[in-house]
Amino acid sequence: MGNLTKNTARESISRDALQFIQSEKGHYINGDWVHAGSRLDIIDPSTEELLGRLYEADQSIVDDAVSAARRAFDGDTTWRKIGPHERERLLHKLADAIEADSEVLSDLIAVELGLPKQAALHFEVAKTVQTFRYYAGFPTKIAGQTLDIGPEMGGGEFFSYTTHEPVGVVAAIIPWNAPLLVGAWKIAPALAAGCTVVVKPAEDVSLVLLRLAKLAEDVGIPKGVFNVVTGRGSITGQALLDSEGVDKFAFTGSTAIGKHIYRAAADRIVRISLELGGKNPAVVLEDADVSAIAPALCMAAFANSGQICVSGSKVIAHKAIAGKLATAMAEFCEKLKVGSPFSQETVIGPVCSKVQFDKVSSFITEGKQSGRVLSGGKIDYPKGYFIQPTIVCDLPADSRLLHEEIFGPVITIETWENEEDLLQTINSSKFGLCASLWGDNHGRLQRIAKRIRTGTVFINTPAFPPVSMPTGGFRESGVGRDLGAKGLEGFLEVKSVIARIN
Ligand code: TAP
Repeated sequence: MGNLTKNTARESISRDALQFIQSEKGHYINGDWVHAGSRLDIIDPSTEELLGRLYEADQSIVDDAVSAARRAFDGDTTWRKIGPHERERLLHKLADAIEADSEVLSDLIAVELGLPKQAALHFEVAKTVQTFRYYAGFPTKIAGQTLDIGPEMGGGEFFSYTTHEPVGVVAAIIPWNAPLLVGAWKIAPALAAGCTVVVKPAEDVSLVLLRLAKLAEDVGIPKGVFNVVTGRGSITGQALLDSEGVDKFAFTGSTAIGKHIYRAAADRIVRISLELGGKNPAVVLEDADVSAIAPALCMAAFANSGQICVSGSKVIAHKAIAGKLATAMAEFCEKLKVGSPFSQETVIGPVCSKVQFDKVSSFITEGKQSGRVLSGGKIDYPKGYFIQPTIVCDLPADSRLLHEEIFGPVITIETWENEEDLLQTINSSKFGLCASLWGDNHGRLQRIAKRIRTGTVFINTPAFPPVSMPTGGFRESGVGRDLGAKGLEGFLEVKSVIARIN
């Protein structure tokens, strides 16, 4: 165990995806491809080789993109005025185009992020199509209320109603870990609501959102409605925060940058949604079927090399079954193949970047020193940012592995005995993104779920947010909600109209 599957990246990537990478597309602004700004290298995390190059948008390029989005929102032929039926039609066309382009999109995700191609194809791209189709259904159903306010106005007749109007220009700042899907969580509801959008992908994984811009162009999304600017967060992202014409920041990323964006929003009272980090407990009750759930618990934390915000990487097992569970998980973990995202055998690809590799490696080194590694722990592959899936137990209570988001293929196992102490541990974490519960007594599982203070509780199923259910965090895990009808509300302003009619 520990050897890599064959690295077949360059041979397996489709010609269309390679051509797209080599075409060095530039920024997508007002329906044009803009080749401007300094250059950034794109590194393949499997080989550490140069894959291609990006352009970095500075303040003036970002301001151009925001102005284009502003004109497409405010002007005469605007996205808002185009009407809900046409917005629905175009969003469905875009969903169809994404589905038809699945192979290329998943190649781009696999080569740039390192997510195994099959997971990119059947999960990230498939879920993106679902997300666009889900929100394509909303434009014609956005509705207000009419209310009888005569009695409270001291008599007279009134016609009073609410309307829901798009917020305006949205700056969507996207992380690298699920670039297309998390992008879709913001872009699809924003466009459905009638907003226009400027997207900033993460510097490490930008290609797939540039490809989405090409698809938007192909299906006839009007100029300026959807724009993409690439570059580093400190340059291009910061320029978006400083740009005057933005009405909402829709952000997914780390809690540290989320706080920075919250402060920037406060200066001009820009609307905000923040989907931030997590440290998500996977709680196993004493009546759980340990051997049946061990694979699900592992994959809930190891999928996408653990680079998932809802990853259930903090397993807390009842003392009575903890030993048996740890053995079953370690056995499963040993079988997981690490290697090229383009090999059919690979379950665990590389982590996304050198920065991420160094960060996760430091957690593993610390885990080896202060705890007991039950499985995995290998980080010294000859090349590529590969990390063997790792399970660590017997860590001291104050270990940072137990409290900080690792965002790599590392599971920690702790034990519990007393339900009140367990709830105290979960609810006192600075994070509150999600929790999962595993057991057989449904009444008890529901009672525990009711007392857990996280944005989502998953019961007997690995954490993954379905498109029709709102997702987001309590405490430092965020503000606002993506997905579901709630995810659309975040892109709408409510207006009240009160008219005396006699
Ligand atoms: P961050 O480092 O916070 O980066 C997120 C985005 O912000 C990137 O596009 C980044 O650009 C940009 N950015 C960085 N500095 C900025 C600045 N000063 N101004 C404006 N934008 C700036 O997060 P990440 O490492 O990409 O993503 C991992 C984090 O995302 C984890 O904490 C994970 O939990 C969280 N996440 C949360 C969720 C939900 S639903 N809660 C979902 C997915 C991920 P560059 O990368 O180009 O620097």
